[in-house]
Amino acid sequence: RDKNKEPKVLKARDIPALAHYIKSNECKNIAIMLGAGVSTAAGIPDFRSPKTGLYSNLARLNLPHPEAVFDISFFRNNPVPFYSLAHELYPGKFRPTLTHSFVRLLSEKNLLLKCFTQNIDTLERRAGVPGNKIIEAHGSFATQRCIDCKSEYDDERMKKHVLEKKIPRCDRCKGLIKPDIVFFGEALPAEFIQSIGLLNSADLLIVMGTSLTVHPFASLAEMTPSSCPRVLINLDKVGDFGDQPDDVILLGQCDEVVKQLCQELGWEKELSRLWEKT
Ligand code: CNA
Repeated sequence: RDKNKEPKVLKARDIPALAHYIKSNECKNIAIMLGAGVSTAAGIPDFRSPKTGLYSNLARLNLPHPEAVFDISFFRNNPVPFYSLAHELYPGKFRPTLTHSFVRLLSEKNLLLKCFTQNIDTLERRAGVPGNKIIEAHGSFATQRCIDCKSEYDDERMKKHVLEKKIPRCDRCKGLIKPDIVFFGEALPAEFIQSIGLLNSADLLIVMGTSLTVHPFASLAEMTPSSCPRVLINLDKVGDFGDQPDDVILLGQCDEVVKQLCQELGWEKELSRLWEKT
C-alpha cells in the first residue's frame, strides 16, 4: 500500500471516520461544492449523464452543438433554444432534495463555511440555506436584465413570459432579456472571486453531484489546504479525487450517501424533518 495514501487527518477513508471527524472539534468550517447531480433527484436533468442529460436531449432544438444553448453570441441571434430550456427548468416547478436539506442542516449546526454551487435552479435557497452562505457561481434564474442596456426586468413579468413560452424584451431598448445566469464567455460573479480565499480556512470540503469539468469552478476543489480532508459524493470518480491522503470517495446517489452519513452522525431524524418541511 502506498504510504502517502494513508490518511493523515482522518482515521480511515470511510463514512464512520468521516462522521467522527465532522463531530470533532477539528472540524468547524465545512465548504460545499455542488453540481447538477444534486438536483437530478428533483427531476432536473444534469448536462452530461448519458441518455438523461440535457446535452443528449438537445437535438430537437436544432443547435449547432449543445453548449450553444448557453452561448451568449448564439443567444443574441437565436434565443429560442435557451427559452425552451428555461421553460423546462424554471424554478418553482421543483422541490429541493435531501442533499439540499443536508447543506441546510450543516448551516443550522454552524458548520457551513460556504456552499459554492454551479446550479442555476435556486434549490439551495428553497431548501432554506441562508443567502449569505450560498455562492451561485453560475448565477441563477432569480433575477434578469437586458443584454444590451443592462436594465433590470421585473420578476413576475419574466415568469409569465417563460411559462407562456414567450421571449421577453427590454422596455427601454427592446434588447433581449436574459436571466442572470452565466453563459459561456461571460465573467463569473464578483462574489465568487471574492469568496475563493475562504477555502484556506476550510476544515473539510464536500463535493457533490458534479463532473468537475467546468472551469474555473472545478479548480476550487484543488484550493483547500493539504490538511483539509476532501469528500466526493458522486456517481462516478471525477477530478483529482483520490490523489490526496485524506480524500474520501463515496460513489452512489447523493441522497443515499448523505442519508448514510447522517445516520452515522445521528442526524437522520433532523435531516428528514428539515426535508419534509421544504
Ligand atoms: P454535469 O457535468 O452534468 O455533471 C453531473 C455529475 O453528477 C456527473 O458526474 C453525474 O455522474 C453526477 N450525478 C448525476 N446524478 C447524480 C446523483 N443522483 N447522485 C450523485 N451524482 C450524480 O453537471 P455539472 O454541474 O458538473 O456541470 C456544470 C454545469 C451544469 C453548470 O454550469 C450548471 O449551471 C449546469 N447545470 C445546472 C443544472 C441545475 O441548475 N440543476 C442542471 C443542468 C446543468
